Amino acid sequence: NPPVLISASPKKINFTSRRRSKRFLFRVSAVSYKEFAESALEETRKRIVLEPSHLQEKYSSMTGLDGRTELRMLAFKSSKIRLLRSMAIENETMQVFDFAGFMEPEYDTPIFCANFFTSANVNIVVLDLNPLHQLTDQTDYQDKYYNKIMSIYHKYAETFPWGGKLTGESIKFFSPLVMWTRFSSSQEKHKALFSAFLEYYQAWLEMTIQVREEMEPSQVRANCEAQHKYLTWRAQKDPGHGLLKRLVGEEKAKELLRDFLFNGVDELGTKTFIDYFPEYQTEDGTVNDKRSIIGKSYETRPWDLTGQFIG
Ligand code: BLA
Repeated sequence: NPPVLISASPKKINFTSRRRSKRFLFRVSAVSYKEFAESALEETRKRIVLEPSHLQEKYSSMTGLDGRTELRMLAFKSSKIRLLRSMAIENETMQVFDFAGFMEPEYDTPIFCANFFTSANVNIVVLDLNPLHQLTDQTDYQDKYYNKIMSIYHKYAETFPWGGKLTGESIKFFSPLVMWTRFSSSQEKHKALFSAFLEYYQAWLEMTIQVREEMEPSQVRANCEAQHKYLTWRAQKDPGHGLLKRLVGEEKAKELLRDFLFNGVDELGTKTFIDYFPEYQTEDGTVNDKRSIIGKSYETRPWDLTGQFIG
């Protein structure tokens, strides 16, 4: 099912509330990401057995401080997938979708990552199978997971061109498959985004089915630490933090980030953010508040057509 698009170019509608006799400005919502999650879960259930995650009891839905923003959470697991979770945020003016899949440490499969932010004027999109291990050009890991499926990226490259400069640190969490793009809403773009999302997801799901359990304890430890480093980065520096704090308040936002979105950050390892990213240490030993030390970089796509990193 394609996503429901109520209005491709959201219009301002003057709306007079009878109760408070005040004028409010409403926008017709542009796209609903709830179907994206439902479709991915439907595809998953065709292939594997999904069980509810223990997180689902604690997190299902929330209302923002403004009384008008709805947050919906879904969380599952399987025998190999440690956590498959989704958060969709909606109000009259914006929609956010954050869908991720993390494996058990016995598997080195990439991390599924879909992050879509939609407001009246702009869509900010990251869709990727984030590598668990560093991809220096043509390593075994790149060969194992990416080289065979680069056609998925090429299929959407024209519709969704490189989104321009981004936080320099983010690049090492991305793969040559990454779709990093910005666009203004249209029915065609949202349809294409829906197809791309499902296609990337299918590719990831297939990897999780094919992957063999790692028997080498040192490799399992390496997988575990790599996932922990990723979670530690995102729980601390993800670009959505500011908005999430405004929506639900600092305390709830922190809980959502550490316990739900990036669950595992407090369980999979004991290293701290500074242990992994010492360049963020300030003189008094605390973590620098800056989102980035490097600053904005990569005006153009830093991979060539074959997926080799060209910086
Ligand atoms: C912007 N989100 C961005 C940007 C990126 C990402 C690259 C552009 C700004 C930048 O260069 O940092 C996404 N960055 C990622 C992802 C990774 C990463 C997925 O490093 C993974 C490793 N986005 C969300 C959620 C919200 C959200 C849940 O995923 C809100 C609750 C909001 N993202 C959001 C907003 C912006 C943004 C508001 C624009 C504001 C800004 O640029 O700071």
